[in-house]
Amino acid sequence: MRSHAGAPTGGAEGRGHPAQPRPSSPAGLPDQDRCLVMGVVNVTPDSFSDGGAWFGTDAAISRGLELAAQGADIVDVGGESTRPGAQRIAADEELRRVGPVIAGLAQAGIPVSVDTMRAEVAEFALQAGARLVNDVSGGLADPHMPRLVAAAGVPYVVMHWRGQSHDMDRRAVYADVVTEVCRELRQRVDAVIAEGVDPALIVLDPGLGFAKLPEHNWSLLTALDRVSRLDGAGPAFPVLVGASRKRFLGRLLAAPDGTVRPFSGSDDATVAVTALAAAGGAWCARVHQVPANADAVRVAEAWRRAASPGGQREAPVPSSAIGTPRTTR
Ligand code: PMM
Repeated sequence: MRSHAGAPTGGAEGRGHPAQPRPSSPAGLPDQDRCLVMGVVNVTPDSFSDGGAWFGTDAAISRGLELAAQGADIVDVGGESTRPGAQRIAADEELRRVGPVIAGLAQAGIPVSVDTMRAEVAEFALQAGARLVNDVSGGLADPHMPRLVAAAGVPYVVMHWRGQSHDMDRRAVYADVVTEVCRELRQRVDAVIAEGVDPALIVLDPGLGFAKLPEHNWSLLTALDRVSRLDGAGPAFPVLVGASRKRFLGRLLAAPDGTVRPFSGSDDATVAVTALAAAGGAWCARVHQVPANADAVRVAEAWRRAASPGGQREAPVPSSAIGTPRTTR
């Protein structure tokens, strides 16, 4: 049974706010009675946080296997850095980086997603065994992407994005970040559905750190239910949250002299965000270090169940939502 924003969903009167039901996973992905954990393998020399650490096929495959063994439900493999200011690399270089890593992990039976903005790379990755396309541009960077995903019939992460990394910081201007991100995401969802993507296979992502200042990230994290429903009263989409090791955490944890905490020093803060996001209904947390985050999602689920006895799941957005004028919700 679907619920609607504002309608109580659990019999938890007197126990604080009942948790909104968390949408189940799109077909083809693991489904658990808790927020999922996506472990990150950046096969890049220069990512936000772990650039260079797993740059090389063997190191990257070993890392992916390790993340899965530590409890990652999905392993996300990317070959192009999207850190602020990053310049793009050629498609063939991106393919060269991710192809063998995805094939190696998929052959080991691990659910793999490909983190790419290019249809050409996504297509190759799907042939190599990837099950999910994680497109930080939500289909804006490569107009062929939505149709490719639609034809493949795989789950698709549509992230909020306002432009390439080299100048995204100057686009971090919002009067009301949650309202605007929901509106812009809704436009992307409508666009990819119009290209044939099954609504039941869409995952939303508020795009933390992508054209966002710290205060924008915090506002979005506290409004995951609005993001999930695109600020309307319609069915909830699963929401992926990527806070791990991002600059806003390093800034929050800055030393008294203002020195920003280095990326690897924000893993504990990442775990805290994972717990809060999972308790707030996130479907999946994308993280660089798995073990403590795998614990955090279990803590959050216990928290949610205590707030909503009986717990509830929400079925995926029905395919029949195609043609539903989401813009009027
Ligand atoms: N962030 C990064 C890369 N890919 N994908 C999704 N869906 N959401 C994110 O927030 C996201 C992403 C950048 O982080 P990294 O380069 O440190 O992994």
